[in-house]
Amino acid sequence: MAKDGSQTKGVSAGGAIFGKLKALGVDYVFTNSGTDFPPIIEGLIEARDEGLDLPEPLTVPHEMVAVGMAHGYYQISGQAQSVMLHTNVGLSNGATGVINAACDQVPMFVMSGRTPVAESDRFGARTVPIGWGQEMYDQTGLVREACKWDYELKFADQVSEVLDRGWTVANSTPTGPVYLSLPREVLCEPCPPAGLDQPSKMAPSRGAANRDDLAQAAELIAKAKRPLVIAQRGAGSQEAFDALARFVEDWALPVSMYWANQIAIPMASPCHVGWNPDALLKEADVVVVINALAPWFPDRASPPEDAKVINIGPDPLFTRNTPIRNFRSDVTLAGETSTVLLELIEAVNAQDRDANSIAARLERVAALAEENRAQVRATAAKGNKQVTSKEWVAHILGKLIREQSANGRKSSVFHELGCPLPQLELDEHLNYFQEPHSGGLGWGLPAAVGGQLADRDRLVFATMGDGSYMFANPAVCHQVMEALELPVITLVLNNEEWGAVRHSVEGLYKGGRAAQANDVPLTSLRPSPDFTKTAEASRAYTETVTDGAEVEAALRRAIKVATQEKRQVLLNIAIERTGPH
Ligand SMILES: Cc1ncc(C[n+]2csc(CCOP(=O)(O)OP(=O)(O)O)c2C)c(N)n1
Ligand SMILES: [Mg+2]
Repeated sequence: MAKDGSQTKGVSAGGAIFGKLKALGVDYVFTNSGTDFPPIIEGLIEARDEGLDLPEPLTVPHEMVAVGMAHGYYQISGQAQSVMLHTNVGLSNGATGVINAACDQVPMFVMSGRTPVAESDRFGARTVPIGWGQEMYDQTGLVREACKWDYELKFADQVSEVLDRGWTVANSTPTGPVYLSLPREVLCEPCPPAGLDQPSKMAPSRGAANRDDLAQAAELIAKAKRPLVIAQRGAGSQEAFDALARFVEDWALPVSMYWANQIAIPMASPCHVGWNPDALLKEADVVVVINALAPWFPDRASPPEDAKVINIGPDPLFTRNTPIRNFRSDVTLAGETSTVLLELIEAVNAQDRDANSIAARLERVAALAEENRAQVRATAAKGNKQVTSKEWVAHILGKLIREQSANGRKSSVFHELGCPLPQLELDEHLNYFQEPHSGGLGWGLPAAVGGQLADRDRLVFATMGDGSYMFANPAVCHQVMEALELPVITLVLNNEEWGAVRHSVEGLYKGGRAAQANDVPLTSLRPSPDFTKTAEASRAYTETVTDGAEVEAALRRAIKVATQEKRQVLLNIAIERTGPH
């Protein structure tokens, strides 16, 4: 059906896919094209000429950036998008991004062309040598483990059915990426219009917790003497975020956001006891784990043998793509995190409570929370010097974000070895996204760009290490930001090394050779490029900051440029190397 409601005569499969994606609710197709794309590009123009309602196809000059943008877009909007890549070579460039999306349970419809099967005598058949060079026995194998579903389009008249299936699987609990390969000959064939303007015939399934298990969990929480909540991937929705914040205060439940990649309650809460759960974990009688892949560090601390552990989440035991994960679970509540949390909160609130002991516990928890905050700020303050620290930059950034919020402007920080969460002290749902635990570096900047595309009024900060910035294909990110007028503020926290790699050597070999060496092999990024030049090539506003005392003023200027001129910004901030080196 055309935008004006008239019937269309039908377009080729290459164009029909776009119409169907729009009907499924996809607004953007993050695309990196190639010689497999003639029927896609020709079909797209044909579909436009036919007046079909289409998503916006965006040219993204590196696949890792395309996939990262779809990831960040979903995190801000909650809407799955599509990525279209070039055969096996484009797909392999995007594969790390797909692994990241799978780890974060981010739904997206990933597609790539497939080199023509026919060598001759058929429209769309191989023409140039890469038609042979890009052939594989199992192209899908490049991403199969990271995808919930995969398929190859076999007939043009399958477009509607196949896309319905993939979209529904991607959006069913637990959500995640799906993959479809698109052979060139099939894309060239005409596609009948039936179903192309319709949403999926199948509503995605949303898991819901079992009633008996909910009741058991509610009783355990209400009766707990030394409860602990560990939340790693947020609360799932604004409603659940607000409800969880009230709930943990009502019941005096301490919350640790250990290695979190989203926040689940405001960090200003009297129940937010900090990043490290170890002390409370060792004495806990009930532990509530909210969507956490690795809720604690087993070699450092574990709950007592007789403690009860409740795991909550879309796939609470991470059965889909984690072969080994044996954190105990006495009660397992599967379903969308927000739904399960709201149900559980209601069930706990219906239980009897011992008001006196809860009040006494709240006092203890609030004191711990204050103690933690004081430590966090003391650590930050040490960086107010030349050369500054990540913690100091985070402290200042958090302060400015809270200031912006008080003036009605929302912010999000996309973090990849950038500003540490404890010092950011963020209070709002969607304030913070950390790289997925799959750790495929190069995620942060693209995800920030996608997040900004999803909400142009939001202040979006990409904070990352110099190594992470280089992994992000920065020239591509800046090009896309300029093309789409996305005023992301990029903060490169530059210690001229892969600090995390050096720290991991020194962590495993305490006092070892690397810890004593002046120059640790395979970790230095010297000479450091002048990253401002990379961003300036795409006409960003840039500054280099070398003193902690300058961070606040530089950030204020950055925010002014981003909000008033709507222009992208990059601050290259010199960060001290920490630990022995
Ligand atoms: C795609 C990919 N390659 C390599 C790594 C291994 N790795 C983990 S952390 C890291 C260094 C990060 O350096 P930087 O962003 O500068 O942060 P720093 O620790 O120096 O602050 C590397 C290379 C990875 N996680 N992902
Ligand atoms: Mg670094």
